[in-house]
Amino acid sequence: MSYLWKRTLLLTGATLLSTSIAYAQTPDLSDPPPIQGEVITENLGTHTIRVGLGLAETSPLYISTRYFGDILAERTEGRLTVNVFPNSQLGDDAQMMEMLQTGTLDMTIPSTSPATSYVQELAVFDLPFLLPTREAAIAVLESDVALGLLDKFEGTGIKAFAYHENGYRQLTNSVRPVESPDDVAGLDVSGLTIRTMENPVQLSIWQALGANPTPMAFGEVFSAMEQGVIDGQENPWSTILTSNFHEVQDYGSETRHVYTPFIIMMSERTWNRLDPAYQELVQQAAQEAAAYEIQLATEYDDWARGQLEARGMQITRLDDEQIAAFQAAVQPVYDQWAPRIGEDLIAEIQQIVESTMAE
Ligand code: TK8
Repeated sequence: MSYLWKRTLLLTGATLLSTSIAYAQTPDLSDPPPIQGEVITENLGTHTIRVGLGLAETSPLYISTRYFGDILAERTEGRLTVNVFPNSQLGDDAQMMEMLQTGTLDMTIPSTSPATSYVQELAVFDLPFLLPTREAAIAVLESDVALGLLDKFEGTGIKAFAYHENGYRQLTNSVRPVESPDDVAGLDVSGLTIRTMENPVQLSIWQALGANPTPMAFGEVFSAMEQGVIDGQENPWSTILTSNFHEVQDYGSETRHVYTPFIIMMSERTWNRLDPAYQELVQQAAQEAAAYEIQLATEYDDWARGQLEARGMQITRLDDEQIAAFQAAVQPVYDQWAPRIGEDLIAEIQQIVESTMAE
């Protein structure tokens, strides 16, 4: 299999970014698993599936979505094709979910945080320091508890298939190095103005840390930082790199404060137009793309941190004691939100986490 698109991706990346800095394209990522399974040779209709993404063409999310398209095309002799629209060009996460409801977009892969307006329990992922290791996080994503939350989209006009990894979120800003909550709050100087995802738990986290939190759609973050409307934001290293945030952010801190995943989802109207055999295939391909994306995201993240440093971002690593200070500062978030998210749900997730730690 030649994966021509991987080369196309590098070329597109180079062209798009030639106006900023010479870009080292992508890390040496694993090839996608070979496409297996029966090919549907019967003509069950022809469909073009439009997928909108918030992230750039260089992101693991984009690469895995292209793989999703390859699976569908190859297993339907080209009758199902996927067009991917990156860079929030069709809208932000919240807008694209509305477009799924009205049927003006077929698929999107938003963060869980804005999706809590459909399924409130997804806010469990917004709780800070809930998933301490990647191993625990992935065990949670694959658990019946987490998959059960996807069933709760029933009745919203959206069909949710699987989780993808976004990764551990890290703080960046353009003002000062941050080693402690006091550095966020500023004490003698003003607190950092930090963009948060559009979600009340995220807002609480940054309030608890003494920042001035400003909820904002992801697509507006770069220019808000460029114009100095906000001092900083928080996202995984891979997103910080593929969104060129290092061009406007001098400081990064490895806070790993939240692990919010993505959800791959489809408009129910599109779903209902598909033959049951195609429906089954879409569901399968979504899971295969999710597994590949999780692998890519893991490979990408460490590499991205090194790339950011090479491009001049000063990144502060935090030791366990420093992390504990952040954890203590956000305790009020649990007190405020745990009852509303569901104590039982949180306990179930914590149990999965502990089972991975005990191994
Ligand atoms: C992309 C967003 C983004 C998320 C955010 O559509 O908003 O900061 O991390 O990746 O979902």
